[in-house]
Amino acid sequence: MNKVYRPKEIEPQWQRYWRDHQTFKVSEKSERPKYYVLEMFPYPSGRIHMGHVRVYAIGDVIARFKRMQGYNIFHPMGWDAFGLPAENAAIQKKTHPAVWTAQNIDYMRSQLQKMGLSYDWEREIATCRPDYYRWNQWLFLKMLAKGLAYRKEASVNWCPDCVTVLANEQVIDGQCWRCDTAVTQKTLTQWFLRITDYAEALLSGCDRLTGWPKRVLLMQKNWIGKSTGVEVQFQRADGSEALNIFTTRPDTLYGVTFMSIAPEHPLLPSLISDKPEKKSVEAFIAKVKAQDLTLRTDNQEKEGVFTGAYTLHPLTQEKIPIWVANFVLMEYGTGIVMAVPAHDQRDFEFARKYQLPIRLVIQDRSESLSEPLSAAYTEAEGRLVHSDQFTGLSPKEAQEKIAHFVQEKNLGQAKVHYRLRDWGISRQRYWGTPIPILYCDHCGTVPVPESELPVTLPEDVPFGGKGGSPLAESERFLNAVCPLCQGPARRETDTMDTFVDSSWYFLRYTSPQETRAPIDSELADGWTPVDQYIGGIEHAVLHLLYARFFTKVIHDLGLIKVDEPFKNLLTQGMVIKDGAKMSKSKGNVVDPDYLIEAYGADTARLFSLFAAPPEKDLEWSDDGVQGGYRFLQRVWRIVCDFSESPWACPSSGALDFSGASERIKSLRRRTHQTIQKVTEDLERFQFNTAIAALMSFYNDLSRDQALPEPTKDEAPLYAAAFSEAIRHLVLLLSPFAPHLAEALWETLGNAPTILDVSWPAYDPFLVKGETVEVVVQVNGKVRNRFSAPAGLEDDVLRERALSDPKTERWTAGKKIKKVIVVKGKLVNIVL
Ligand code: ANZ
Ligand code: ZN
Repeated sequence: MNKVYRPKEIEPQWQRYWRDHQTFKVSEKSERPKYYVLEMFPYPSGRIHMGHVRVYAIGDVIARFKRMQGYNIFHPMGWDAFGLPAENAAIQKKTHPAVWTAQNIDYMRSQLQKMGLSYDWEREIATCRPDYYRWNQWLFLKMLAKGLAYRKEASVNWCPDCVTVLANEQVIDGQCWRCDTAVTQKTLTQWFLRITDYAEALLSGCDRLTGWPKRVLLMQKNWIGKSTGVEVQFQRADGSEALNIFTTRPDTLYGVTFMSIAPEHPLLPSLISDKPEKKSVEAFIAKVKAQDLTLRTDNQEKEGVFTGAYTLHPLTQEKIPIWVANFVLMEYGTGIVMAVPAHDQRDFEFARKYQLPIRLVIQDRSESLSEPLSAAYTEAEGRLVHSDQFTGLSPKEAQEKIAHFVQEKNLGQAKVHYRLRDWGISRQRYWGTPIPILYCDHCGTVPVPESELPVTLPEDVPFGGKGGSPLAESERFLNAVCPLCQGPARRETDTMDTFVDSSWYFLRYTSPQETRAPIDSELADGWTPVDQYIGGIEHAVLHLLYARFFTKVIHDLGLIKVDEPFKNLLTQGMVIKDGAKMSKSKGNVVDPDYLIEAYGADTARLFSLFAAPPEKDLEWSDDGVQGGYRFLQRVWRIVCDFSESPWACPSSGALDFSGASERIKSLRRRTHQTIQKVTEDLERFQFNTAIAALMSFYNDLSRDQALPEPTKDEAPLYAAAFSEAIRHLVLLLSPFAPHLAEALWETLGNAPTILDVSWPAYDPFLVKGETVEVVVQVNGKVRNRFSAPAGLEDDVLRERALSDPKTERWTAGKKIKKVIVVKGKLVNIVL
C-alpha cells in the first residue's frame, strides 16, 4: 500500500467506483425507514463557491451518517436554473440563456461530483427545462381555477436597473436584493398569488415546526404580521361616503384629533375635488409616488398635507380634519388611520410638526403624565381619562368594551389584519416560466388549456437589454388562437418570478420523470416531508415561506399528504474571508477548484466542517486548510503502517479483556468514548467538535504507538484493541472524508463499500472508564471487596457479588433471604 496520501489518485477512483456501482441510487423498495436530506439547490451561475462547498458538505455528512445508521436515504440535487444572470449574460456575451445555463450546469455538476457528494444524479432536475416548468404552468392554472391566482393593477416595487418588478420580500432597505439599486414605484397590471388566503395556516403551522430555528420562525411570524383590532366607521362631515379605519387600539378612540389617509387611497380624489387644497394635495401625492414602498414604513420623515375635508367622530360627533400622510400605506388595513397623537409615536411626531392637537386619554399608573407630552405614551397601562362612560377603565378593559360598544351601535366590527401581501409573480423577463394566459378581444382573459402545456419559451427573441418583456418581441410567441372563439389572441408576455420554481422542486425530485402530473403522489408521499433541509438564513422569509405556501396549496389540491415541506431546518452561516462575506465584488473569493486541486475534496470538506459550527460564519483560513490536510495525511500513514504491522487483526469480537493491562483498557476506553462523542455530535450537527474528537483520538493512538512494544502476553489483546481503534477511526471519519475512508477501509482488508457498514455502537461500560470498589456485606459484616466498572446495573452487581468465591465462602449452604444493592457501592446479603 502506498504510504503517501495522494487524494488526486484516490478521489477520482472512488468517485468512479460509486458511479459504476450505483452506490447512491435511490430505492423505493427498501425496508429501512426513509430519510430525506436536502440542501437548497444552487443557481447555475457558472462555478461553485465556498458557500456551496460548505452547505453541500454538511448535507453529505448527514446523508452518509444516516445511511450508516440504517436509513434509506433520499438525497437529490438539481438546478434553480431560471433567472436574471442568464439574461444579462445573453446581452453581454451574445450567448442564448439556455446555452449559457446548460454550460454552467455541466461545469458545476462536474465540480459537485469532484466533491464526492452522495447524490443520485438520476433525480437531477433543472427548472428551466420545459418538462419542469410546464408544471409551474399547470399549478398556476389550478390556482387560477381556485381563485388563488388573479390579475390586478397594483403599485409595485420597480427596480430601474433590472427593469423588473420586485416582490416586497425582494426589497431590502429600499434597495433591490440583486443589484442594490434604489427601488421606485410603478403601477402595472400584474398576476398575483393569493398567499394571504393562507396567512392563518402559515402562521399556525409555525407552531408545529419544532425542528426549525426559533429565529427563522420568528422572522416568518413577523412577516405574516397578524394583528387583531377593530374597523371603525367615521362619517364624512359633508354626509358622503363614510371612511373606515383599522385600529388595534380602540381604547384610544376618544384621543383621535385627526385622520390620516394613504396618498394612493381611491377615495382621496373625491375628498379634495371641490377643495381649495386640491393642488397641494396632488403635488404631495406625486412626490410620495416617487418614493419606494418599503422606505415609507421605515424611519422616514413623516410628512403630509391637509385635504380640506372632515369626518365626524363616531362617539362625540366632533369635527375631525383629514390629512394625507406618507406613512399610511394603502396595502395595510383600510389605508386610513385614526390618528391618536398622544398614544402613537408616528401620530405624535406628525401632530407636532403640523401643530395638530394632542389629547391624552390614558393616564399612566403614577398619574405623572402631564400635557404637553414630550413623546407619545404608547403603553397600554394605567386608566382611561376624558372618555365618557369608559373613563376609569384600564386600557385592556376599554379595548374590549369600546370595541363591543362600537359594534353594538353598528359603527364598526372586529377585524384581523395581516401584514402579509399577496405575491406578485409577474416579471418582465425572458428567462422564466411563461404565464399560461391568453388575451382575446372577444373572450377576455383566457387560460391556456391544460392540453396545450407547456407554453414554451420562443428562441427568436432579441436580447437588447432595453427593458420591457422580451417575449413581446417574438411575433411567433405573441400571436395565438383563442381556444374559446378561435379568433386571434395575444399571449401574456410576462414570466413568473423564479421563486415559483423553487417552491415545489423538493416534491418533483420524488418523481422527476412524471409526465401526467407535477408529481407521482404515491412516491411523493413516500418520501415527504424533507427530514432535514439545509440552506442559508437569507431565505428565512422568501423561499421558505413560498415553499410552505405551495406545499399547502398542493396538499389542498389533493396531491400530497403533508402540508408542511420541511420537518427540520438547519441554516448555515456564511463563508467569510478577511472579515467580509466571500464575494466576487469584494475580490476575496477562494475558488473551490483550486482547493480540490491542491489538497483534495476530503480536505475541502473537512475544513469547511471543522472551522466553525454550521450555524456560525466560517472564517477562511489557509492554516485551517493545511491543518485539515495534515490530519488526513497522518490518518493515512497510521492506518497504512498499522495494516502492515504484526498487530493488524481482523476482529476484537469474542476476546475477554477483563484481565487486560491498563494500556489496553485505556485504548479501548478511548475508542468507545470517541464513538460516543462523534455519534452524539453528529446527531446534533456539531461537526466541528466531532472532527476535533477524531483529531484527539488520532493523537492518543500515535502516542500509544510511541510506547515500548507490548509484551508477548499482552500481544493478542493489544492487537485486538489497536485494530478496533484503527477500524473505528476510519469508520467515524468516513462521512467527513469519504474517499480517504473508502481507500483505508480496503487497506484494512475489507470489501467496499464502507457505506454498507453499520454505524458503530459504543459500549457504555467502556465509556465510563473508571472502576469502583464494591463492598460486600453478609449479615451486616464486610466480608469481601471487588472492583467493577462504574455504572454497572444492580442486577449485574448482585450476580457478581454472589458468584465471587470469596463471598461464597460465607454464604455456602445457607439460605439467602434478601440481597440489597446500593448503586455502584455496596451489596448487602441477608441470610
Ligand atoms: C389608532 C392607534 C392608537 C393605533 C394608538 C396605534 C396606537 P399593527 O399593530 O402593526 O397592526 N395603521 C392602521 N392602518 C395603517 C396603514 N394603512 N398604514 C399605517 N398605519 C396604519 O398596527 C396597527 C395600527 O397601525 C393601527 O392602530 C393604526 O394606528 C395603524 F395609540 O389606530 B392605530
Ligand atoms: Zn376568444
